[in-house]
Amino acid sequence: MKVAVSISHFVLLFLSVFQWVSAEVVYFSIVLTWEEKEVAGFTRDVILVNDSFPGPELRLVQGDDVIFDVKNECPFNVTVHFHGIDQKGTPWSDGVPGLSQRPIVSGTKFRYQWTADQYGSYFYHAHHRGQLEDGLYGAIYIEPANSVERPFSLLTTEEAELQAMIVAEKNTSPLILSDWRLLTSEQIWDAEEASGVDAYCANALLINGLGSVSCLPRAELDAISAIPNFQLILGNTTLTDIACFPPNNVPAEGDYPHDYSKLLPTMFEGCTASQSAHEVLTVNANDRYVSWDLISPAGILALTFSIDQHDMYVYAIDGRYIQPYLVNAINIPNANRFSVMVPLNQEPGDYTIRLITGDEQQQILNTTATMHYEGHSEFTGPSEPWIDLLGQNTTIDTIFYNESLVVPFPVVSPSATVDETYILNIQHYNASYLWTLGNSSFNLELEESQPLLFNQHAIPNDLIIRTKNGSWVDLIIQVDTPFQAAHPIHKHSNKHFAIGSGNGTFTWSSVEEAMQDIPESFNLINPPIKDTTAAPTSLTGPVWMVLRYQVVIPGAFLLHCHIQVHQSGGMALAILDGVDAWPRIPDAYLYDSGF
Ligand SMILES: *[C@@H]1O[C@H](CO)[C@@H](O)[C@H](O)[C@H]1NC(C)=O
Ligand SMILES: *[C@@H]1O[C@H](CO)[C@@H](O)[C@H](O)[C@H]1NC(C)=O
Ligand SMILES: *[C@@H]1O[C@H](CO)[C@@H](O)[C@H](O)[C@H]1NC(C)=O
Ligand SMILES: *[C@@H]1O[C@H](CO)[C@@H](O)[C@H](O)[C@H]1NC(C)=O
Ligand SMILES: *[C@@H]1O[C@H](CO)[C@@H](O)[C@H](O)[C@H]1NC(C)=O
Ligand SMILES: *[C@@H]1O[C@H](CO)[C@@H](O)[C@H](O)[C@H]1NC(C)=O
Ligand SMILES: *[C@@H]1O[C@H](CO)[C@@H](O)[C@H](O)[C@H]1NC(C)=O
Ligand SMILES: *[C@@H]1O[C@H](CO)[C@@H](O)[C@H](O)[C@H]1NC(C)=O
Ligand SMILES: *[C@@H]1O[C@H](CO)[C@@H](O)[C@H](O)[C@H]1NC(C)=O
Ligand SMILES: CC(=O)N[C@H]1CO[C@H](CO)[C@@H](O)[C@@H]1O
Ligand SMILES: [Cu+2]
Repeated sequence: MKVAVSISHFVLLFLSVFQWVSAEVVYFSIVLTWEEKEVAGFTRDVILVNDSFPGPELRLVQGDDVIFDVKNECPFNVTVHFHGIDQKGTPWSDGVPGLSQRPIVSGTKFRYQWTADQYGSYFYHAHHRGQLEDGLYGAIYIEPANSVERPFSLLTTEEAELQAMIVAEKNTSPLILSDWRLLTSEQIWDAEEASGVDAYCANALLINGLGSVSCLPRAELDAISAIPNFQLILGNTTLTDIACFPPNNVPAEGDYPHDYSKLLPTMFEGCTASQSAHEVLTVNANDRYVSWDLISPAGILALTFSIDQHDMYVYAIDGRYIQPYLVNAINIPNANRFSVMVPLNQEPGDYTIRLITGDEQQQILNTTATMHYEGHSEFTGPSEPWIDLLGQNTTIDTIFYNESLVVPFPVVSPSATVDETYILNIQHYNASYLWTLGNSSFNLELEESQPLLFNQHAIPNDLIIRTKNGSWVDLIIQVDTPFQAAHPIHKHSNKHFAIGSGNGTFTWSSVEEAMQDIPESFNLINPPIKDTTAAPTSLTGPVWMVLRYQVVIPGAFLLHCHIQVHQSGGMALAILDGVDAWPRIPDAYLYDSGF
């Protein structure tokens, strides 16, 4: 799907005494409206970006300066965050209410300005209350500068094939993979507050905004419920008709008061099948390769992506190259991006693209799209899947993506020692739907407070970490509550190294100490470099992971779980990076909306 985008390019030339510096300024302006729209076969209110869902793609070249104007015509406050964009020198454009700006009031405009100093696949999305789940998201692609070395020569030495990959990358397009609820984010939040329950079920999966609601027959739901992994959690209950764990009798909800009578239909049960439009992605075998940027703005579930009978070379993660890695199915945690190079080497025809949730999560959902070879079709299908509805391999040859095998390109090693270590515990906080990442819960109402960037003391101190510019920091994320889906932890601003993970409780006071006992649990040589890293799933007990980063960009940045209801429930912490070197806030942001 190609989205029509109107971007005006202006070349501004600045004359300096020594040289000409040219910087391209890209203007991108959007209008947000709150309108009824049919998604997955059901009509509900949706945040539309210039009348579309998902929003239009923002396409840039590395080095571009961006002016991103938002006009809020929704009847509520909003903000827009640029996921993975580091905001070097522009921390007031990060889009986080209570940290970097005041919310954009209904009927007003806000101007975000930042420089695309990195390359690759990113996305913009709502960052106010639960509005990510109301449809405000769109792709960002930043074409790498010519000076950035591409990793494709690791795949082939044949010049024509290499050229085909370079051209495919240049023409890369986003595939937005998401989950969808039939209720709005405020309906869900109100029902969570009234019932005390954490709302962890979706209603449909979408590919580029398209998909349908499907309802599995009761016999199949019961058969899945009887599988040992499911039994462990379900006990004497079974999956609901939306193929989700029921809210009662599930250990993940913890031992807190609940009023199930306050739940709304479709939150945990109430399945009505629909037949809605289905995404068709047309490819041309003469191109030899197609490149797609898989982007997950999903609010709830991790999503597994696979193309029948086709291989995929993952060549970048979160907008950073890796040594290309051949797989057939990728599990994508919320907010991660995987750029894949797909060889178009099968009989021309139609092949099914599958998006599923898999058996390591609380719900079984799927949707499909079609990869259609342009022109004469020899193959009439149906195509052979690599994976089934539960995410199990259907062939002996299926290769699943395994993050342990990722090698960044080029390799960059983190510092072997750190200056600061924080151990942050993930737990419920006095209710199933309220959470902590640290010592207390980031109350949703704090989004309306004065931004920390303008006043460091605007919110309680136990929700704040302060770091010194230039220092190396370890964030040790400890998940204490059992039976948790893998919490995808996102650090705003610059990327981190995912240096280690393990089962149990992190009983050491630092990584250095832990490495004396369990060196095999860490990688300080060539760890993955990302902006969002999922903790391991905690099926039977506690788990932990460590994110290491250097503070290089001063500003007030959020660390949070990218499962939207967890973030709304308080699983977030403000990191005041490089407080000793904060920039002066321009008056246009301190007192106004950036204009
Ligand atoms: C969005 O709509 C506005 C107003 O109609 C228009 O000026 C702008 O160029 C559009 N933006 C994009 C990205 O299409
Ligand atoms: C919307 O944001 C403004 C500040 O930008 C704030 O004063 C107001 O209370 C917010 N409205 C709501 C309903 O939270
Ligand atoms: C199901 O299991 C729960 C927890 O073990 C127990 O409290 C409940 O009585 C059981 N219900 C039935 C119908 O057996
Ligand atoms: C989900 O998978 C089933 C079984 O593979 C398939 O029949 C069905 O069409 C899929 N549902 C959607 C919405 O694609
Ligand atoms: C799935 O993979 C496992 C491990 O390679 C293999 O033993 C099994 O036979 C495969 N399943 C199918 C249906 O091919
Ligand atoms: C992933 O790769 C690592 C390193 O080779 C290996 O130890 C681990 O078993 C693999 N995990 C899975 C699920 O295959
Ligand atoms: C959490 O509490 C511990 C122990 O009192 C303290 O050392 C730590 O700094 C606190 N963390 C935050 C983020 O306030
Ligand atoms: C912050 O630290 C980084 C790394 O040492 C350095 O490159 C940068 O210039 C510093 N920023 C400021 C504003 O001092
Ligand atoms: C943790 O334990 C699970 C289940 O026993 C196992 O599959 C997984 O590989 C372990 N993970 C780590 C990081 O040791
Ligand atoms: C009001 C209340 O119950 N607060 C509790 C919330 O949970 C934290 C951590 O478990 C307790 O310390 C508070 O007392
Ligand atoms: Cu984010």
